[in-house]
Amino acid sequence: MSAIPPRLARRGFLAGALGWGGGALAGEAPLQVPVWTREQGAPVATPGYGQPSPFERLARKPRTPPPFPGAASSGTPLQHLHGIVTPNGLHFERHHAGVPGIDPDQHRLVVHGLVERPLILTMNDIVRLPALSRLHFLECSGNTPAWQRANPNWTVQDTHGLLSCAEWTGVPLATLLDEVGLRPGAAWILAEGADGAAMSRSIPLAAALDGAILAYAQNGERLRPEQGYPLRLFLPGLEGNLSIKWLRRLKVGDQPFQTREETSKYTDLMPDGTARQFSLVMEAKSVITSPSAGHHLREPGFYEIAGLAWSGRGRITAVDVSADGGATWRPAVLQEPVLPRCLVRFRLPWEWDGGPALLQSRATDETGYRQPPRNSLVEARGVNSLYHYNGIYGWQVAAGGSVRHVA
Ligand SMILES: Nc1nc2c(c(=O)[nH]1)N[C@H]1C(S)=C(S)[C@@H](COP(=O)(O)O)O[C@H]1N2
Ligand SMILES: [Mo]
Repeated sequence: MSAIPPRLARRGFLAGALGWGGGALAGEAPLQVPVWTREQGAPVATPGYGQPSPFERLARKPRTPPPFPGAASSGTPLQHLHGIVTPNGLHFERHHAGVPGIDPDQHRLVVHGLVERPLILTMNDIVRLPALSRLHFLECSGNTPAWQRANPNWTVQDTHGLLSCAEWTGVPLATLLDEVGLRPGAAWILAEGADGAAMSRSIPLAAALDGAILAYAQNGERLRPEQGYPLRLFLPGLEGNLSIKWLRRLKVGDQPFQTREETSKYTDLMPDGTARQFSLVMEAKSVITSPSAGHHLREPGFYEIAGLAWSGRGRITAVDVSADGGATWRPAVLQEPVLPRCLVRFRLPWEWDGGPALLQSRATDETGYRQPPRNSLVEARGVNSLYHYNGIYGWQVAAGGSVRHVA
């Protein structure tokens, strides 16, 4: 007797659904299943910090071989995740000089410059201040390296994995600035990290007052070391580089500080040879996470197309999905909650007829801005920009059901 409810079986939902998604991605090493020793049904509570089932093997993936020790990044496995929240152990990482091991009792945050009352704060001081929690995405502006090079073996982890989403808890930066008192002329804030790179960026005052958080917790627990333990700056909607980890210093000034990361790096070279500086907002973007490269559709029938959309300017208002390379588009369902400057999960039922299909998504945000096709991005910005690629992206489904990256 079939366990599949007749209505779903008739429509072929489950027949199709059984054929993909859970399987191993092509090219990945076979799963080493550790011996599962816990006695079935034994009345024993899990000791210590719980771990995923040994049958799951989610992992971050290093991006490119690091150019020198400590400088590295690793991507979130978006093709295997559900909903909008990134588990803390899978939050993407970008380090310019490794992960410092900081004792929170020794850590200090210095606030000085154009302020009435300069301060040195301990973590205890910071945690005592009124706090808030917000769900926001974090995206490296170097995510999606699609300006010039494309590798046919890329998965969404390679193309969009420098993107994660968490509930960040901490003190509004506005509260701290109110506490120290801004002096006349205050317009920019230098944020500096305590890592080997002493990563430093200038934050416009308006951005510092627009939801910025001195974050000490992530998805309910203290920050992970690789996310900036014990304290990071979190700037909703802006390029990840501004969210300085291991934050040790804030200096208020009347103009940008012109640090290395906002002059020789994190500027966008335009076709006319000039460079765009302080392009801080992450514009609306979306990507289909399933089916996506590496998945395999085993038989024609029902599939749910699902993906993520986000905008640094506010809420996502629509995501359209095409299965024919952009000839026709259908509106996807946006799953609640649809929060500003946060990942949104979109879904659309799809009947695969077994033939070739090019799956694409395009997001629109509340400003009316719509994610552009690659050619209009390239027309406006040339191909020498390294950062801020937010073009429409596609996955090619072949007649046999394999799904690949398309350049
Ligand atoms: N101190 C410090 N802060 C940093 C960095 C760093 O290397 N050092 N990397 C930046 C970059 S480029 C990005 S994209 C984000 C990445 O944050 P995550 O590693 O928590 O994902 O942190 C930013 N803050
Ligand atoms: Mo970044």
